[in-house]
Amino acid sequence: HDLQARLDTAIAREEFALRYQPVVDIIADEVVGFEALVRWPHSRRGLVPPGQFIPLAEETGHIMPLGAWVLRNATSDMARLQNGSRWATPPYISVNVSARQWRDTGFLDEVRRALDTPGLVPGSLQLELTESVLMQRDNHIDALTRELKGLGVRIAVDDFGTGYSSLRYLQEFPIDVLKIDKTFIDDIPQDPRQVALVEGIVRIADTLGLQVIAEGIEEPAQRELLAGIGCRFGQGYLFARPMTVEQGEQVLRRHD
Ligand code: G
Ligand code: G
Ligand code: MN
Ligand code: NA
Repeated sequence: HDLQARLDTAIAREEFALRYQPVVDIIADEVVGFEALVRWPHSRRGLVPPGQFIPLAEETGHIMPLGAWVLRNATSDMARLQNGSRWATPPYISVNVSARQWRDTGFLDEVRRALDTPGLVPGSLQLELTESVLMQRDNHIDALTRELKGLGVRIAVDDFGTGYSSLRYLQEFPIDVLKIDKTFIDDIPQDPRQVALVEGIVRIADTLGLQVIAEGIEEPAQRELLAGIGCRFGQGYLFARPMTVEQGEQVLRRHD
């Protein structure tokens, strides 16, 4: 339909934009990375939220060129940010990958090309996948993951806890990071059951040697509780909204 036709031209004309949301070390109060979030600003329909056009792009296959565009641009933006900062540990870039992209045979080459971006710090690319995507394993996916690990790419589970999945993949799949979904964070610290769940997730992550990022932190009380239970990393409006790469540079300079 109409939106689909517009998506066609938007991809051809690269009408998309990227915003970057800082990931923060909530104990040291430092920016450690950025999550790339795609926007479609010039649509005649106004600002179409990614929650709408990403699922459509998945259905139509547009997600392949769009995802490649995101990967290219996010890594070149990050190379610039990393070179501007004098940090001991330069910020990493985290890119959302959807199911179809993950299974696409061209994906590995796109990642390789992205990693070849001049100035990009080795080991600073993270890919975010949902539980349902990580659950679907076969020889191709296992080979792909081995290659990605060999290239120093980190793998994060996005929206952790919301998918229909078993926990077995945590043991069998080379995951580096768990991103605790915002719905678990919303009702802490006042709901003791939610607190217990988040605490449990942090414990599991610690035991398995995984990093944890709490998503959607909006209140200081949430941050305090998370810091108290040893959840070291967070993301949310309390710290920063998704921003332009120029604003990201400012944020890094302030912390530098
Ligand atoms: O930024 P916002 O909260 O509106 O994002 C909504 C959804 O779109 C989130 O689930 C997010 O993971 C997804 N999303 C944002 N950018 C990308 C992207 O570049 N690729 C994919 N596959 N999903 C994205
Ligand atoms: O599915 P994914 O986790 O990638 O989606 C992240 C989305 O959550 C982004 O679109 C981002 O804009 C949004 N987001 C990030 N921090 C907050 C927050 O503190 N509150 C709310 N409501 N949304 C947030
Ligand atoms: Mn994400
Ligand atoms: Na997320």
